[in-house]
Amino acid sequence: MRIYIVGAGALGSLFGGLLARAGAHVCLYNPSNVEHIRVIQSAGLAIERDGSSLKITVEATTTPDALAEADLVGIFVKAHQTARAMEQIAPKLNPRSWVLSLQNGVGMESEILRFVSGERFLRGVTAQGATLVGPGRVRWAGVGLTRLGRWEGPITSEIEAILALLRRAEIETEYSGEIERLLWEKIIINCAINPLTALCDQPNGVIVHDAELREVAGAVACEALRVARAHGVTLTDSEAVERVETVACRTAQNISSMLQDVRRGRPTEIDYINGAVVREGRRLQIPTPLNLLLTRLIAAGRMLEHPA
Ligand code: KPL
Repeated sequence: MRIYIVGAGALGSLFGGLLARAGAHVCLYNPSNVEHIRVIQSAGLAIERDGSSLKITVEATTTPDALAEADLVGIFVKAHQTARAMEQIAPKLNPRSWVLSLQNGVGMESEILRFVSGERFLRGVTAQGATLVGPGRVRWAGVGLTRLGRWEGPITSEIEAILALLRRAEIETEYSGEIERLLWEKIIINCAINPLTALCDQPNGVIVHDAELREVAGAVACEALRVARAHGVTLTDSEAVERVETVACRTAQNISSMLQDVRRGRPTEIDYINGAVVREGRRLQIPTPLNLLLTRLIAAGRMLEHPA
């Protein structure tokens, strides 16, 4: 299977690298992190886990030349970069390719669906934790379940083959017919972990190891759950809190994607995560003051000073 990863940052490189190791023909595309791509081209991709490093030979590029040959295109850019990335790749996109987004948050799907039919679109979530530690180097800092579904239509044998490949690549994956529920279950986790780790400049484990933050994270998750229930989520408060804590434990050493963005001085996905909860809460007349506060603090850059 030919796979094209659009936005080969931490998670995109991890998925692409693992799929290449499992035998797929993978190309990692990233037009903005040229150094990362150059190192992969010359020395391969290093996936570091528990003190050991796995070297993977995988194709990498800064131009989307071979995109049309892809059976599967993985969209791994940040939520707010989706529109621009889709415009860049659209002229080369093959209508027969499957397009998979495992991006955080909700709301960027419409940007993908401007160029991709709902029948070829796979949307999902992942609890895998990955940190880009240097050019060509990704730390696999937490293992978690990946779930995905087809935007329109039933599961097909081609989708079964994609699922089988992901599983062969050591990426535990489940199929689900309820994408909206998946997305909102994941939003609850990201709402609690991402802004708090970003504000406190700490890896994910702080959410469970610091008793006060644990309490705040629980309250943020329960608030988001009120909104998520309107999108098919049926968890109880304690189940939602437990999910947040389980992901924080399993990815304890990981630097959340939001903290990675903050440390690099880049825009965050806050508007697609806590901001989405606030917007939906307003529409549904459900108060979301904690999520609003976190959205405002992150948007205003009210975190500790970080070296550039
Ligand atoms: O999705 C993540 C992220 O960092 O964005 C988790 C699963 C919380 C891993 O860090």
